[in-house]
Amino acid sequence: MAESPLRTSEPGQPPVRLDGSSPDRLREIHRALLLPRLIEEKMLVLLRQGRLSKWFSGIGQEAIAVGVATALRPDDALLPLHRNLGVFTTRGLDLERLLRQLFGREGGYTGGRDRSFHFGDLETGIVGMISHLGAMLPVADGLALAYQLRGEERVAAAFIGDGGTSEGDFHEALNLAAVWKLPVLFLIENNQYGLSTPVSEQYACRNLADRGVGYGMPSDLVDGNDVMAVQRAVAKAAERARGGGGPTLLEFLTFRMRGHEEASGTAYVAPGLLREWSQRDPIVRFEEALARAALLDDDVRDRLRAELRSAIDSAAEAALAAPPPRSSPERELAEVYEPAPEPVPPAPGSAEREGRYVDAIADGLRTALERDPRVVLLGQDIAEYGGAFKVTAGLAGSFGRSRVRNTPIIESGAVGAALGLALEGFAPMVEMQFAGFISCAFNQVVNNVAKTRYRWGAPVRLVIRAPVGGGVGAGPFHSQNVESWFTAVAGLKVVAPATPADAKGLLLAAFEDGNPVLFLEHKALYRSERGPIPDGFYTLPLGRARLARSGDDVTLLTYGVGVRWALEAAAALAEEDVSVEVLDLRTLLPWDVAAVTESVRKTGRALVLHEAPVTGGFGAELAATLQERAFEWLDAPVARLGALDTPVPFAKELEELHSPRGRLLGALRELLAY
Ligand SMILES: Cc1ncc(C[n+]2csc(CCOP(=O)(O)OP(=O)(O)O)c2C)c(N)n1
Repeated sequence: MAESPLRTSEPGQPPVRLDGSSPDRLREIHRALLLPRLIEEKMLVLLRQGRLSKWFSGIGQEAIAVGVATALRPDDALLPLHRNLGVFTTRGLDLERLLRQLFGREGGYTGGRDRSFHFGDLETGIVGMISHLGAMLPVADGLALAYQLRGEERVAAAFIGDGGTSEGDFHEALNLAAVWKLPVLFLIENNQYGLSTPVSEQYACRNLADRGVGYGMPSDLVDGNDVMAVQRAVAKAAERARGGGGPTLLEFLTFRMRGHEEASGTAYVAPGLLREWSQRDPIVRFEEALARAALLDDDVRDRLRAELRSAIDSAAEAALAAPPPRSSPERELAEVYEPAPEPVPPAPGSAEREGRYVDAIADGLRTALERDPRVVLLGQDIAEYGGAFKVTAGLAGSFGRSRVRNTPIIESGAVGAALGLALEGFAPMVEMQFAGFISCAFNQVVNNVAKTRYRWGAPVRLVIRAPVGGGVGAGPFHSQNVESWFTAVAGLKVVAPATPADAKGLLLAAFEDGNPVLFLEHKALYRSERGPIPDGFYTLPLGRARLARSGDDVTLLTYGVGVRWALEAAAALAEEDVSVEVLDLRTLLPWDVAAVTESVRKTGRALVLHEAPVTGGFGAELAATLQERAFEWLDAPVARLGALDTPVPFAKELEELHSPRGRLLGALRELLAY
């Protein structure tokens, strides 16, 4: 069990050891410690003046951010949180630009699209936070995996609060880093409180550092108010990580000297603690050590403070004078997605062969891996075992375990790690064993992966494959259609192929796209849907529908397994001289509004079909759009057909009741008779 390095509450104790560092180096550290403190003091004044709306203070905790940033190399990644101003200042970000960001002005790192420290700056190696605590820890794993794969001696260092250690991502990230021996430093900034919750109500172990042993990684408990102690611990852990020794867990003991944010106050802090910890102020302690070593006197200190204050004042005034962000709806929409590359047709004269839907997906993965060394596959049991549906069978043998990787059972951790890989220029794919399990990765998908480009401009080239759908007696959790959980999320693309040729071409398009793509492959089609599959590399455009069958009397709008059902119904009605047009949407985000509108204007009738339940289903989007765009052409209200609004039941008879399949012909007849 780790022993507390803070055994005394004597003022200024224990003394800071300067470790024989050069005077210049020590002055640099001193300046680095002072800068965030003085910026914060300015922010508190601006807050009182009503020129700043909110502030999360890190006063008293600067030794951690500064100690970490000064111990690491400039090309190591830092993943700071809301109290780590010292990371940004020590990495040398332009002060006025940083302040423009904090004030939400034009010219800040996000151009007003996200607040405070919620941004990254890949040039200085900073990958900033999203609000969700813990979410950046798996991202650090992904960055570190990128370094490991490229054989670079770099590390990723991710911060987390004592409260944030309770989140599941903390566990998933530490476990993954330990299993893969990733060069990551997990840095717990234990300031003793969450928002108002003391650590006694947050965890039951004595020290958070003690958890290291449970993950199989070294750990240490460090005086977080001693910048030199922080540096020593970080330097040692980084050296081990660079040498292939894997991750380290460091717990830095400190104290939050102000409210969670300024409005929340400190009334809940146990009496005496603030006074006790004010005796351990990291800047005072460091300055005392410098003075003892005759490296600092009052004059020098006052001059340095005055110089920094004046630079801060002018940067703050300039940033406050900067205009608020100016934009337009078009510009904002254009910030969400990377422009899509042009589709690539199959090479002239290339052959095609008959195959199953599952073969086409496997072929797409193989082609992507062959074509682009940046493609890396992550998933549960996807290596030698070949995945739950054998889609990746043989790929580990052909491309090696470093590119076809079994993950522990960590949906969130895997998607977060994939984001880190993508930020480092890789093209990761994560396989969900079943689409239903993507709920465990929901936060990473919708908040981290999907929003990164819009928030701070970093493209995220990432594919998530998820086997969806029912009809195979798999019950409520292994049969879900999850598209409508995601089609409302700006920044994602959602693809749902119906044929083998489309499955391959759309999957390759997903890998080529500079945006995160959720690829929904239907389990019932894997081994029963056959068709021609073009050889070699080709892509299909994301957002373009396919005319699966031409007709005049009614349009059936659908995707995935619905296309098969629609074609069966169209063939049956053709016997009765009814001509059904079937439009296969192929992609749901974006979706082909033009093709859908055109088809429905032609036939005058539309039935939207999907295997997912009706309420809140994607069909609602189509129906609403058609009322707006095709109202005058309609001979009947747009109809929707989906599953019953129940979970997917297990027993075959109940699943048949749930599924819209058996109700399709009746619904079509009803619509035609309107
Ligand atoms: C997933 C999630 N749940 C809740 C919150 C709201 N929240 C923001 S900060 C905070 C307290 C964080 O405590 P800790 O991790 O110890 O960091 P500290 O603020 O003390 O530095 C909470 C509950 C959040 N941001 N993310």
